Amino acid sequence: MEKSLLMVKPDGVSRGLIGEIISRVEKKGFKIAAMKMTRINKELAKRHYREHNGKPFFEGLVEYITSGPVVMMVVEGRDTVRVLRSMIGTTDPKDAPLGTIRGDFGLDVGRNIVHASDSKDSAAREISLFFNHDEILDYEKADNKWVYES
Ligand code: D4T
Repeated sequence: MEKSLLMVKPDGVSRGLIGEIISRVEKKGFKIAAMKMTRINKELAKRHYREHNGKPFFEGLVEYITSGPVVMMVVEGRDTVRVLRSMIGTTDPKDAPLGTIRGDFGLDVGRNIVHASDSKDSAAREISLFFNHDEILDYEKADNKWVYES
């Protein structure tokens, strides 16, 4: 099964959306293999968003993501990277379709509530950035036989 990193950003935490977001992930059928609330420091934020270093929004992005606690999850299931990206919606919540997390709850690209890894390579990199190996739990979900045909 494929793993991806999902983060409820500081605005999502402050707006009381943690439960809503976890609930959507669970109802979809995914397994949560790891979860923690933490506050990202500047150095880690810069490593996480290294591809945007030098862009005009970079400093604001680092300020925002380090401004309060976040909830990090390792989510596991079939095609997890692709499906989670479609569940969160496009980067700018104004353009994200209704029914997606960003489309339902956001209005500003600088306050877009959640992050999900955008490729399998990013997922592996981001998971190892935020989780130790022993924090990722291996267990069987009871509903797997009803979520997957085979
Ligand atoms: P993240 O990485 O936060 O899940 O967002 P996306 O994967 O959907 O989008 P991204 O990497 O292109 O952007 C990272 C982050 O930067 C913010 N941002 C982006 C911003 O504040 N202004 C901008 O013009 C852009 C393009 C929002 C998400």
